[in-house]
Amino acid sequence: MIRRIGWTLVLLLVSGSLGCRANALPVKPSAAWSLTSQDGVSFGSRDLRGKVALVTFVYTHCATVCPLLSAQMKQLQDEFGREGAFGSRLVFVSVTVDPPRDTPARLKEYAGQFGVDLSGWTWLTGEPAQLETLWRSFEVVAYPDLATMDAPLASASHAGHGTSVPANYAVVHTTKTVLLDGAGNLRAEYIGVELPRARVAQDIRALLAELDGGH
Ligand SMILES: [Cu+2]
Repeated sequence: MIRRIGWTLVLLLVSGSLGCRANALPVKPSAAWSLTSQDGVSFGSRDLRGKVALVTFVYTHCATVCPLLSAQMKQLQDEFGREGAFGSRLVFVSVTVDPPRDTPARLKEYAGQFGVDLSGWTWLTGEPAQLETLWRSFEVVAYPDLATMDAPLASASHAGHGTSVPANYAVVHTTKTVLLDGAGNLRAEYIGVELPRARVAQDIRALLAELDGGH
């Protein structure tokens, strides 16, 4: 009897060690999307295929949460840059939650302030409707806080081409960062301003190993 239990344990251990560690991350397909990069060129979910992507949602006028989040992603950029994965098999994406003010030029300038390596980290803006589709697909909620606005909302909704945009307002938004695998599936999400860097790095490594293993 004891011997039989012993063999069962051995079998469990063997099968456990053979299992792919990355399979521990659930797989959730995500919808296709297309937006505009900090260079003013079209960038979409197709551009992420075959790569592990860490995607977050921020706005450049954010005085609280977003700068902290971006600074932590910068540390991950440097960590994986040293390992050679960043910019090739691993890419980062920051999606704005404030399209009226976050023009491509503004995003590029902001990324520069953070020491972002734009060869592997893309900043995205676009038409509010396109952005909303992407936010919704990752269950991110974002809206301007009217109480903080210094001009009527009407001008904000017609933002862009020469129309005035209120300069000072906050955007209420979900603080969420998501990790996508090479096929665009949602594999992990991290809620809150404190990015659990060790866990994110571990999850990224698991998905990079999946890319290498071809499954
Ligand atoms: Cu923010």
